[in-house]
Amino acid sequence: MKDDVITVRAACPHDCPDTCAIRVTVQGGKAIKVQGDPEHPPTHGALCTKVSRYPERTYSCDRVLHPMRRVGPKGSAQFERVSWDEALSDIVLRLKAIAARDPQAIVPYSYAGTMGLLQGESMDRRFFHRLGASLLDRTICASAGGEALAATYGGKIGMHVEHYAESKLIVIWGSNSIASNLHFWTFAQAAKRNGAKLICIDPRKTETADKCHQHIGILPGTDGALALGLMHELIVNDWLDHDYIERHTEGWPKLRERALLWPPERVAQTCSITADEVRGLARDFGTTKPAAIRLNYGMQRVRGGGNAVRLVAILPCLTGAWRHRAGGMLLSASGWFPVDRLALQRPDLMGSRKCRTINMSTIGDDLLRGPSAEFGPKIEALIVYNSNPVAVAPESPKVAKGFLREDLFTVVLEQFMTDTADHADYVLPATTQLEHLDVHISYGHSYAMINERAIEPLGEARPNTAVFRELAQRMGFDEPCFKDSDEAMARVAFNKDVSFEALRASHWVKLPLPDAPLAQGQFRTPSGKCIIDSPIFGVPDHVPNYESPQSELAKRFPLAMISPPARNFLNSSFVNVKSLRDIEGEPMVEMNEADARSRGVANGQFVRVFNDRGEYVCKAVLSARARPGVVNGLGIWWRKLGARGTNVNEVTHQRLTDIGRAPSFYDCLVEVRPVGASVS
Ligand SMILES: Nc1nc2c(c(=O)[nH]1)N[C@H]1C(S)=C(S)[C@@H](COP(=O)(O)OP(=O)(O)OC[C@H]3O[C@@H](n4cnc5c(=O)[nH]c(N)nc54)[C@H](O)[C@@H]3O)O[C@H]1N2
Ligand SMILES: Nc1nc2c(c(=O)[nH]1)N[C@H]1C(S)=C(S)[C@@H](COP(=O)(O)OP(=O)(O)OC[C@H]3O[C@@H](n4cnc5c(=O)[nH]c(N)nc54)[C@H](O)[C@@H]3O)O[C@H]1N2
Ligand SMILES: [Mo]
Repeated sequence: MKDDVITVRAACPHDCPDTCAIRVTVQGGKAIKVQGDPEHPPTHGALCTKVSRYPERTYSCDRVLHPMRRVGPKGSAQFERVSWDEALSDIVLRLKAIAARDPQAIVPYSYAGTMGLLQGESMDRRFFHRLGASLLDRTICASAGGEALAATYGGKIGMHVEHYAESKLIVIWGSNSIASNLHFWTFAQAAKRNGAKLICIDPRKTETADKCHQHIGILPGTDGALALGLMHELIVNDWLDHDYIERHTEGWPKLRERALLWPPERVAQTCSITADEVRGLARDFGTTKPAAIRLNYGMQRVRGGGNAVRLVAILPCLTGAWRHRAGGMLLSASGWFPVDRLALQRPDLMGSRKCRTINMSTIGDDLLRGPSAEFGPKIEALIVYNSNPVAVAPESPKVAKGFLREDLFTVVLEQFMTDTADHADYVLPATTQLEHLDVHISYGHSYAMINERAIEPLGEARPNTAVFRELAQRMGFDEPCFKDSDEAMARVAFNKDVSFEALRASHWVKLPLPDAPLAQGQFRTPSGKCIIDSPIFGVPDHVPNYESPQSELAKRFPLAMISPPARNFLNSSFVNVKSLRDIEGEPMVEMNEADARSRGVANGQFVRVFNDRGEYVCKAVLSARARPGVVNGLGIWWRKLGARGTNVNEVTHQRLTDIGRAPSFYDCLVEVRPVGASVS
């Protein structure tokens, strides 16, 4: 019946630790409501403000609904409508010509616009592997912390999020949980009601810090020093669990020596806090049981991000916090999931070819490079999906310049006309999560999920899988795997413990893990122990920022800038949803009153935020959320919606972290000055 109302079980696809279970109400083929699933323990019936607007985003009149070909100059956003057949035939001609010279001149560019295993890392990867295209090192978000965790614990493993409700101390470290990890916050609040103490470590006084008992406002990039200072206090006060250290860690004596060089006074100076704050935090962490840390990726977007994550990850091993299910740490839990990436992505299709790797975080430099023995061929074609690099990649003046190259062939699979889509030769309309099948893991809970298709694709939109399946066929790739349906791929996505039938029947499957998974050690390392002295990285240390307030550069650019997420956007997604943009207001930078006054900046005034790389024009908001010496440029606006077509990445740089080859977005010195009245 046309007006039948049905409920379809979906999963939120966005790049967020929460991966919520969603119930979609569909009436007469149209999605009319999305709701958090009350039965899914982490979701608890609640969605964030952004995703509760998912139907508004899906049915937005700005959706890209048919293929388009560029007609104006590069970057001018002038397109004409073409058929799928015209678009795909031309794309295949262009790719074949480039591949005949060297397929590595073709580069895929994708990240986590959807975290789905099918729409994010299946048929697309098969296609590029078979083609022999460049590989992409997907470093833009989490690889410093992820590889640091792997070096320490042997994988991205951690606590079950639900058990934070029973903790007596929660240290929220480099995370604005209310904004970006809301469903963890529900458990932290339950703990608070049961008498737990909550401490937030963040240069910005966030809305999460407001709700904690204590806020420790360190300088960006000094977390490693703080962790060493905590170890110092754990040692001198003997708050160590010697038995856990002995049985389940390797290399402590060397780190112990190093930590003894970091008394609270030294730490206080490096972090720009008081020695009593260091001592108090150490006492709380050393003497409260169970004590848990919620670390998030915010603190690893600096030069020493990898070392800092290793140091923080070692802390709960020193106190034996892991013995209790409500103790330990969570950065990411995605390593618990038994995903069969070989089956999904088929790297064997590369055969004996050694394809070069492009780091997505240096795409600005790499697009501007000529051919060389070291680099390989010049990049001639980019195929972008699930990402908006012109807005989100560091040092965007260079990224935009690269995308403007007339000799670059760019295809963008998108739902909306983003800054990146504006620079395409072809834009191909992509389905949203309501319009395709997918299966999901999470990096913040331990449930595998399914996303059933709720509605027919709008307009001529197609899932990423369908586009790459057809491209493969038109390129003449005749391996049977290019005929696999989405359901066939979903069936091989997990290799044990999670069956497709179970997902389909019950919507999610909880991973069969012990409650306190590291209580008896059992780290995922070869020895089963927590590795403190790593054969690759040695003993972790505090690594100062590239652009630290103590450096020479600070004489010209004395303010440290961080650019954490705005609450109502998800990276650059949702910036185009008007009701959410209205809540966020305008692109802005938060400044401490003293820093503003000494520069003659008034509240609400337009300012230039600049350094040698570029200049970002936005409004100044005078706020106690910014500590002295640090400004907060909340992200990530679309460039075309900002004053003078800029966003915060105008001033960030492309230098990489100590571990994991990731960008150091929050390791960035700037100066701020008022601009005259007229800004356009
Ligand atoms: N609403 C919303 N939710 C999101 C996102 C979003 O854009 N919007 N992004 C999603 C993505 S992609 C990710 S990766 C995750 C996690 O994304 P993260 O980038 O970890 O974001 P937050 O959890 O908000 O944590 C960032 C916090 O770290 C702080 N910070 C910055 N520099 C430092 C530092 O040097 N040390 C310390 N201790 N803190 C620092 C910032 O001020 C901020 O409050 O969140 C996801 N969830
Ligand atoms: N200055 C600064 N820069 C940052 C950060 C920061 O904190 N500060 N954060 C960094 C982090 S943590 C991350 S993760 C990156 C995020 O960078 P990206 O992964 O590029 O994330 P988004 O900006 O959300 O862009 C995702 C795009 O994918 C599209 N999309 C969604 N679903 C689909 C689909 O099914 N098919 C197709 N074809 N497209 C789809 C959306 O419409 C959206 O335009 O940004 C990084 N950049
Ligand atoms: Mo991210």
